[in-house]
Amino acid sequence: MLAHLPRRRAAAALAILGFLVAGCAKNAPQDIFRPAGSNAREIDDGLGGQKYIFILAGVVAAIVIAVVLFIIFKFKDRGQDIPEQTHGNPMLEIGMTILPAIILITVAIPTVAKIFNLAKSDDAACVVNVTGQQWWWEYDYPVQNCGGIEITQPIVTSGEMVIPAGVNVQLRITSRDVIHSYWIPRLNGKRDAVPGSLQPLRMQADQPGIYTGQCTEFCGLSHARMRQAVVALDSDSFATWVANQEEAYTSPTDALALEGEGQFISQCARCHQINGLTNSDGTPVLANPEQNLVSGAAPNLTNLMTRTGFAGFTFDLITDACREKLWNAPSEEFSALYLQGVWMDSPAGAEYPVCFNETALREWLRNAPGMKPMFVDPNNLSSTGGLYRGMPNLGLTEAQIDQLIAYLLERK
Ligand code: HEC
Ligand SMILES: [Cu+2]
Repeated sequence: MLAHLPRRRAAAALAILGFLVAGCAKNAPQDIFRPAGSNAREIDDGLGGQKYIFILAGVVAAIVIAVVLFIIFKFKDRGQDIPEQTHGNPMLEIGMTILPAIILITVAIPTVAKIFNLAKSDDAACVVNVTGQQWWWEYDYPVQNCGGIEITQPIVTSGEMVIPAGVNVQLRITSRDVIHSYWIPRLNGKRDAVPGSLQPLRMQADQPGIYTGQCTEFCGLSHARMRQAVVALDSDSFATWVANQEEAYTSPTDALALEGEGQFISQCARCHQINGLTNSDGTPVLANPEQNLVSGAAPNLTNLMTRTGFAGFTFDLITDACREKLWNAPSEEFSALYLQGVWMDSPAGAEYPVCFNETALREWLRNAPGMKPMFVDPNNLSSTGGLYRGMPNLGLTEAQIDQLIAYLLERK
């Protein structure tokens, strides 16, 4: 037992060093000390901010540790006589009650003021409904004027929430199944997503860019694969994004993609909606996730290719190199790159998008539960009354996958 001690100490020292080094990492997209919007700055800065409290707590900790160390060494048992016994010291006791009270008051007053500031949400110029699902986030935009841009049809998307930069956006957060928690560390604090309750949270990003986070309330098997992103675009690009989302559906002209449309209707449309898709007789194809899934919901796949990630923003729709480029782009270049998405870097008139991460999407269509565990026993549906949890393995052939990919690519 004792022989292991030095090795354990070395391991502990290494772990601490690891944490310290990790804390210094430049590429930390979820760094609470690099606020990128007014709400996160409110949390970070000024009296009552996290830096203020860390410093205050740090000073108290340093004093306490110093006094404890002093006493440990100074009064170490060296066989000396027992010191003279005393019974109470009113001055010391009163002092040591008042001092911590003063410290707590200097923390409490500014903190409470900040909490009230952060809770304000009537100053928002746009509203997005955010719904936690097992295990992805759904965003829907009601018809409204969003920061000066008219949204004329409801927009439903997943994974990435696109907002105009510089605008206060009110999120109305809820959940369909279990409790999740929404957190974009560089933009604001956390807000739990609770079924049956609407929790408001204000989001604002100063500059165009992508701000990521992950679900912070343990919510089941794939909790670790439930990520989220807020994408802030400049106003013109946001207007383009809205126009792209609202563009009317047209069936593909390409033969392979047209086969894909048929595949989609027969294999996917029972769970996934694509707005505007119709059967050959002109009737709308309506998804029916309530009849197929325990959660009663699957991501809306209209304009899937305008996103850069999928399945809880866990996998990339764009290649690693393109993601690096997008995520590190200067804010004045970010919006245009984001709108290009999978088509980033592709020469004009190209047939196939250079940045498309086909490997990941193929893998997903081949065997989704193999990439993201969604049910402990995916083949046993007796406990769920025949309903799936998450996207099942549909046993598609490679030829069917080719058609589906061609179809999804043709739809923005
Ligand atoms: C039984 C219902 C069901 C069927 C059928 C189904 N899916 Fe899914 N699919 C889901 C669910 C649920 C998710 C969300 C999984 C997650 O992220 O945890 C999903 C996720 C996806 C995603 C990721 C979307 C995003 O924005 O995150 C894609 C792409 C997708 N499915 C494509 C397809 C295609 C193509 C088909 C037809 C071949 C299909 N799905 C059939 C239920 C289904
Ligand atoms: Cu969650």
